Amino acid sequence: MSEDTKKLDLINRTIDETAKELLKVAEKEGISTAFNRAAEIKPCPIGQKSMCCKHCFMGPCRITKKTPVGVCGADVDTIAARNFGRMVAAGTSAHADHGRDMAFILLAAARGETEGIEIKDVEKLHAVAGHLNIETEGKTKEQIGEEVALKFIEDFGRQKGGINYIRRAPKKRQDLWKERDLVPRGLDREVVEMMHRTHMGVDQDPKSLLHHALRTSLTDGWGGAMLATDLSDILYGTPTPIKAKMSVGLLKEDEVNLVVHGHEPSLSEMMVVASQEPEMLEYAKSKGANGINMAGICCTANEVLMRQGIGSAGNFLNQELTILTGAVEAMVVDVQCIMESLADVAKNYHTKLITSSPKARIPEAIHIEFDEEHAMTVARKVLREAIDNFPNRKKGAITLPDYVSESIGGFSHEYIKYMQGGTYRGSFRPLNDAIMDGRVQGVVGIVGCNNPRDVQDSAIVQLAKEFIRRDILVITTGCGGIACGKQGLLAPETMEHAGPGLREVCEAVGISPVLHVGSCVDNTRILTIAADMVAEGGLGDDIADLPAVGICPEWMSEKALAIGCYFVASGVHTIFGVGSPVEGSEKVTRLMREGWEQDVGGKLEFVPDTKEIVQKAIETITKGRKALGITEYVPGKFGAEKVLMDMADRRRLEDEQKAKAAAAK
Ligand code: SF4
Ligand code: MSK
Repeated sequence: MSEDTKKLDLINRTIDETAKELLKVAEKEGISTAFNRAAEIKPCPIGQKSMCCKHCFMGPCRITKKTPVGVCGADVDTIAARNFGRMVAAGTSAHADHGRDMAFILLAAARGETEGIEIKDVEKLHAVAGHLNIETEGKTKEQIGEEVALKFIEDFGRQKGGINYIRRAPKKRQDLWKERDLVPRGLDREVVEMMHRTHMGVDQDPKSLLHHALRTSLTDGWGGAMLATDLSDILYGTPTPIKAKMSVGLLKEDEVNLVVHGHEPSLSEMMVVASQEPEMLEYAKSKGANGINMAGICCTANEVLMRQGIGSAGNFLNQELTILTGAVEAMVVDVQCIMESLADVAKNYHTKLITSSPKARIPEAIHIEFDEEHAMTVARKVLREAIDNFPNRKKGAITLPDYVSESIGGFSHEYIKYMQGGTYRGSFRPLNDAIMDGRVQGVVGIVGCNNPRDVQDSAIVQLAKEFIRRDILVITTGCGGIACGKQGLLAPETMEHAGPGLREVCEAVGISPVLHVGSCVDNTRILTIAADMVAEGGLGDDIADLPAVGICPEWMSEKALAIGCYFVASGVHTIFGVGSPVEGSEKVTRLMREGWEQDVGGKLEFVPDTKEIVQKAIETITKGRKALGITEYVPGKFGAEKVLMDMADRRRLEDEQKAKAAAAK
């Protein structure tokens, strides 16, 4: 870390108190993290705005006033649209490849070729088979599982027609996709076509390029990511509410700390089982540890949190800092969002960095490859590596922040339906009714990453608090979910901060007004919730009719852009914070806003200012409510103009609500 950086006020680049404490350790030890590197590396002003192309070796071409087109004549609009298209293709590929792996694991499990992995959730298997029109009568779960896996695998190489899950969208949306030629063919085909279109000298029309970005992203939302979620539920169980601790303070001084990081659930699920085996616990004891403590980072954390209640040590920007505690015996990483710097940070401590995916290696890490045929054997091997490392902890080099928050995760789409009526009468009627009578004004999804160019967790948490105060239900995923959890927003006590209408609904159902529905791929749970709300009736006949907004306040990854695009293509107004990756092209910016709104009813905007995000989201929700002819959003009615309500306000509003309820009887 340079002397200049040491002078920077890095601790103000996060609102996470544990991160502040560990950043001080980094400074003291001279260890570089993403926080100081972001301060040291100024983004290239041309590249940042997408005014640079390196798609062939006549370039790279930088677009300036003096040189308004590249060597081939491409202008900034084509260049920005091409760059954006490639980002969406990369993000889509990440989720598609994750989904493909899950499909092959299901196939292997159904054929009895896995070790320790079997079909766990038969009810979900039957539901998925139903979506795929697979007959289940008289078949074993293995037979159905095999057919489901094979049908999904077909979707990757499908050359014509549409992918299977498109039919899960509301009818009106499916018709619109057909009319606009947006129905995605195979998952691989759309990504390959995007790479082809963006090669030098192919598609030179920004509108056409952006259209294909939408179609590509639909293979993510209603394809790769949606099937990844469903297949994980079939294999490891559909989540139900579960308590979990959050923040790096959950690491234990006297136990073996094993941190899983990345996105895939399979190895981490096996490690949860292995870590509870008596022989493993005995082995840990033999090395002087009082137990084995598993924790997660990023979305592997979300996977094991949702299903097993394993706590999360933090989100994207906590990954290096977690090693800085000096208390991590092993960090096991799979794919996506893993910083290359982990190897360097780990060198300063005893921590072993273990890569587990055949697709993702880090030169200085130990590689123990996961494969489903030997899943438990691999999990035990990894665990032993961690246990063996316990005696190597550096005495006096441990910093464990004394803060842990209690959270509740595990809100699958199925559980949200169940909690509104039970096993036989589960539906979205109560939520739809609450939206129609104005107790709940709308729904906002707050999803996505951290970005060190912004203050960690700040925008996510501010927005979540602001929306629930205005009686807007918040659904969260990914690192956004972990940010909310670290700040205590995933506990039922959060309803104290909710507006009175939302609070009444949350009290009746016993939930927090901020619902954590899972990892990045689980953003598709938001799509299925939206589709079910439409099917329930009363809120229009398309996702675009719902008073709902999608927000990605601290985005950084290409996956986030793919997610944003499939929300837009599904009809949702989607707002990204931080800044725009297409700022250099007014035309592309306008096409994503006005053009897409006209075409598909959803639009994509990049709005760095958090207050402006709130304002835009409220405008959309108000407009949506008005179009549906339901109660208009009245500022102040549900606390919109007040920052805090005193007890008298609360009592008055509660009395009003009670009187209203009594009158309704
Ligand atoms: Fe330059 Fe055109 Fe080549 Fe891009 S494709 S690097 S704009 S010559
Ligand atoms: S991990 S994509 S930083 S949400 Fe899913 Fe977090 Fe964003 Fe990665």
